[in-house]
Amino acid sequence: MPAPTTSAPPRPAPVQTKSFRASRPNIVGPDTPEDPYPIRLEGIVQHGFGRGSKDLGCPTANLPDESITHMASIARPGVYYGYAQVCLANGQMQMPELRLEDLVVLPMVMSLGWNPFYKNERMTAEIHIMHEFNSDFYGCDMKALVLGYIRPELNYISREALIDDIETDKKVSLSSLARPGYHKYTSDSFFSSRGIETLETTS
Ligand code: ADP
Ligand code: RBF
Ligand code: MG
Repeated sequence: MPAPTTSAPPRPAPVQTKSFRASRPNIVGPDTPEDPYPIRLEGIVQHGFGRGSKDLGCPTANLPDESITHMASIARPGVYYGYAQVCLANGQMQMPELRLEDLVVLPMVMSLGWNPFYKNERMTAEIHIMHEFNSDFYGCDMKALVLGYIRPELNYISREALIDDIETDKKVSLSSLARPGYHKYTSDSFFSSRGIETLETTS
C-alpha cells in the first residue's frame, strides 16, 4: 500500500466547467454499496478556518488528520455520500446543547481533499450533515460511514460556482441514499446509542 499523500496534492484539480455542471446526474453509484465501501471514519470534531458557514453557507465538521489516513490511502480526493452520527465524547470539556434528534444517524456529504479554491496545503475531510443542529458540536466524537463517490474535487472560478456544486452534492447524496440498498447502513453496528445513553444519564 503506498503511503497516503495528505501533505501535497498529486496534481492540480481540474477547473469546473459549464458542461460538467450541466451533466451532473441526480443519483450516483451502484444500487448497493460496493468495495471499498463502506469506509468507516471516526474522530473528534476540530476547528478549521470557519469558512464553511461564513463563506459558503454550509458548515462542515472537520475530522482530525489521523482519521483520514486510511481513506486517503484508498480513495481519491472528491465528494462522497454516506451517513454520520455525532456522539458526546469521553471527558469532553464543553457540553454542547444537543437534543436527542441531533445524536441519531443522519445523511451526510463529505469533501476529501485540498480545497483548491482556498489553496489549502493539507488534505482535509469535512462533513456536512443534512440536519439543523441545535448548536455547534466542536469537541464531540463524529462517526461517518462513507458509502459512495459523487464527483472529483474541482477548482472554481467563483465562490458562487462552488456553492452551486455543493447544493447539488447535497441533493445527489440524499437521492443516492434513498435507494433501498442503502437504508440498512443507518443501523450499522459501527454507529452507537452511546451518545443518547450519555445524554439520558447526564440530563
Ligand atoms: P470550521 O472551519 O471550524 O470547520 P465551519 O464554518 O465549517 O467551521 O463550521 C463547522 C462547525 O459547524 C462544525 O464543527 C459543527 O460544530 C457546526 N455545525 C452546525 N451544523 C452543522 C451541520 N449541519 N453539519 C456540519 N457541521 C455543523
Ligand atoms: N472545495 C474545493 O476547493 N473544491 C471542491 O470541489 C469542493 N467540494 C466540496 C463539496 C462539499 C459537499 C463540501 C461540503 C465542500 C466542498 N469544498 C470544495 C470544500 C470547501 O472548500 C470547504 O468546505 C471550505 O474550505 C471550508 O472549510
Ligand atoms: Mg468546516
